[in-house]
Amino acid sequence: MVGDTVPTMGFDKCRVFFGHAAVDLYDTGGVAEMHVVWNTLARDAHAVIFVVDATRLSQSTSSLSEMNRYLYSATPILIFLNKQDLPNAAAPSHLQGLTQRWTRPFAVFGSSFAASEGLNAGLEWLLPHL
Ligand SMILES: Nc1nc2c(ncn2[C@@H]2O[C@H](COP(=O)(O)OP(=O)(O)OP(=O)(O)O)[C@@H](O)[C@H]2O)c(=O)[nH]1
Ligand SMILES: [Mg+2]
Repeated sequence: MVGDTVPTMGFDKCRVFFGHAAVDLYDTGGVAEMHVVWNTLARDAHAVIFVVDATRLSQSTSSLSEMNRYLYSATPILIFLNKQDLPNAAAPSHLQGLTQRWTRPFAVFGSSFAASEGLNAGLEWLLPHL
């Protein structure tokens, strides 16, 4: 399974419905070349959903700090520590040091998108913040 995908370059847009709420999602890539896109997309966003590969946490923490710096102080960030189905996945508590001084609304959820776990809990946290 791993290795059959390419990094997202540019961005994809779609509209999804949660109950009565219509939410426009912009999916952009995590590689360094895409960070300039974050700067423009994320600053206009009502919220950011940041998906971290929990088996490669050290590569993501500086990107997460960078995203935190781009955003307005009230913009909520929902963080998924994804790939919890893998044995070496870091638990949400591993991000406490990084986020302890954040004043914006944020939450960290473990997830496994491969096993369809954690997504709903995270989105239920986020919706009241939109
Ligand atoms: N084991 C496991 N693999 C996953 C999970 N979610 C995604 N993957 C795999 O991780 C790889 C990368 O997935 P992508 O969806 O391309 O990740 P992305 O965050 O969009 O990556 P960028 O666009 O480069 O930022 C693929 O091989 C997926 O199948 C998960 O929960 N568990
Ligand atoms: Mg992608």
